[in-house]
Amino acid sequence: KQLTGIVLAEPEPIQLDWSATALVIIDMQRDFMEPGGFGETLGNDVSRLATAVKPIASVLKAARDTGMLVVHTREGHLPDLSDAPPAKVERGAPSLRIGDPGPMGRILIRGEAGHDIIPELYPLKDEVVIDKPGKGAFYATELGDILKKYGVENLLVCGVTTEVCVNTTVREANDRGYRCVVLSDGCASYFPEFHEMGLKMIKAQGGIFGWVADSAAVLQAMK
Ligand code: TIU
Repeated sequence: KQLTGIVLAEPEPIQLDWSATALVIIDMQRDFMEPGGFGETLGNDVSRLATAVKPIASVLKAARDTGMLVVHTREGHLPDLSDAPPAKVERGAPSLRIGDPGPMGRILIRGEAGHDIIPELYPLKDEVVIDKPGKGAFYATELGDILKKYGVENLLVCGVTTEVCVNTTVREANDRGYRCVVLSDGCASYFPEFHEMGLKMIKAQGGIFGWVADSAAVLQAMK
């Protein structure tokens, strides 16, 4: 295995030192991916997110083989909702609100079946799992401290949804000095046009928030 690799990304190729790179998989939870969860209660067609699973699984396998730090995130709240702002809970007209009982347990609540990560991408025991109350993975979490502890400078970011939790996390990470390479086929949105524009917003203006590459390009660089 190479210690570094050049990812043929947009807007330009980027060389990554794998020992200073983490794979960050955003919110691949049943609540967003499966019928009956938070995503569907908001009125979305959750089947649109399925395309991200295989590309993420292939990069996850390569990251595990390389010994790269792997971080999984989960959006959700404490059972007493003490970390859920009323402004978030009261938002919109969902069929079920955060904390309401659904077919996979209480919607978006830690410890419930719907809050957990889908079986195909389930974390190994030694991988980092970050529980976050917001859309960004840095807000009110230990993620920044963990990345610092492991000497991480670069993030390979994937997960759902492209324009919500992936974009928010990339923007938080960019301001904190991380180089973010977003996996184009390892992200997905309930809105195809938001997926496309969400990726364009990252790589435009010389890579204003980061880089974008598909899983094949990342796998090639990790060989
Ligand atoms: N609704 C939507 O597109 N996304 C979220 O609420 N959370 C995440 O993106 N994980």
